[in-house]
Amino acid sequence: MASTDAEEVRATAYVGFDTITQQIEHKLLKRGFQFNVIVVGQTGLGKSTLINTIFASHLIDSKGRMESDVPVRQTTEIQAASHVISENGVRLRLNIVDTPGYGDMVNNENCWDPIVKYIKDQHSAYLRKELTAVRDRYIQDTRIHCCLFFINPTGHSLRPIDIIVMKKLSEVVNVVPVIAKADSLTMDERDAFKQRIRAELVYHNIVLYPFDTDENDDEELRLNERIRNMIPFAVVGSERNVLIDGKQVRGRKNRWGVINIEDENHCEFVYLRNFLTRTHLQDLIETTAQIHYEAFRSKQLLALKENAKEQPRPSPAA
Ligand SMILES: Nc1nc2c(ncn2[C@@H]2O[C@H](COP(=O)(O)OP(=O)(O)OP(=O)(O)O)[C@@H](O)[C@H]2O)c(=O)[nH]1
Ligand SMILES: [Mg+2]
Repeated sequence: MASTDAEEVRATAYVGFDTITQQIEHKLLKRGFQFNVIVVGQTGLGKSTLINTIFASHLIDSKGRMESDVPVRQTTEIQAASHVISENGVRLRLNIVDTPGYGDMVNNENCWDPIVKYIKDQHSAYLRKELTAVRDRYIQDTRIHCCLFFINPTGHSLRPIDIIVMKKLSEVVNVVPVIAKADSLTMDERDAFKQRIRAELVYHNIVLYPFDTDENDDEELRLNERIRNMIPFAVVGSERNVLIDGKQVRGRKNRWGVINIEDENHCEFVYLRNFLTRTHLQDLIETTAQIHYEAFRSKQLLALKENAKEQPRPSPAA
């Protein structure tokens, strides 16, 4: 009988397909991973600084100056910086796209257009490469996996322009909001501000990452819920070290004292970093491909089909 035969095989011969996980791991390690992040928000909120803080090396020019005679640098155009970082044999190619602050003009109409266009352009480039007859073995992936959206730490409410931009962005990319320069708010102010922002997002019907899917197990669902209750992360960035209890730590000095940005009691920088690198890196990549890119792809292909239908067919004689 078939079932007995199957048991026999299991009992006597080790086939070895359980090594498939190691085989996959080997291939993946050889290829490395690609993670693309974009930072968006009003000018001077510390976008360039935070990126440098998260990935611990000087990746992007920020206004933070090491010496007083170094000129202040403002981000003036959308610029991508690529870096390869390595940890225990795992190579991560990191693409960071810094954007100039927006929303400072008298007329802010459509100020989000260049950013949304940039994100869509990456989808479009990927689709073009996918559709060519001879495809590259690995398509260079520049699709944006995560958009860190910087919120001004006013302690009041979101600016109308931020609501519009977050809504536009959330339609094309995984948006992760952060309260910038959280050191300018007290802990109570931060908590109240966070709750206020979450309520505003619900009110304006802005659904942000992480999204629950049928594939999520209980643990993943719990983790997503925890993240949703923490968002927006109240963060502080710094490119300098300060001395705390005789130890050099990444931090900032302000009127109230010294902030150790790695200390969870001071700010949520560590939670954001864990979320980006330890718990949701793979899911951000997957969600980009399965939800955002997929939506773009099907819309483009449907439009192509419609266009083809409308084109007059060439006559047989032509
Ligand atoms: N208090 C405080 N200051 C910060 C923080 N992060 C950055 N800064 C300072 O804010 C200034 C602007 O920082 P950047 O990182 O250049 O800001 P940006 O958002 O990239 O600015 P644009 O490129 O003009 O859009 C610098 O002087 C930083 O040192 C923070 O968390 N707290
Ligand atoms: Mg900048």
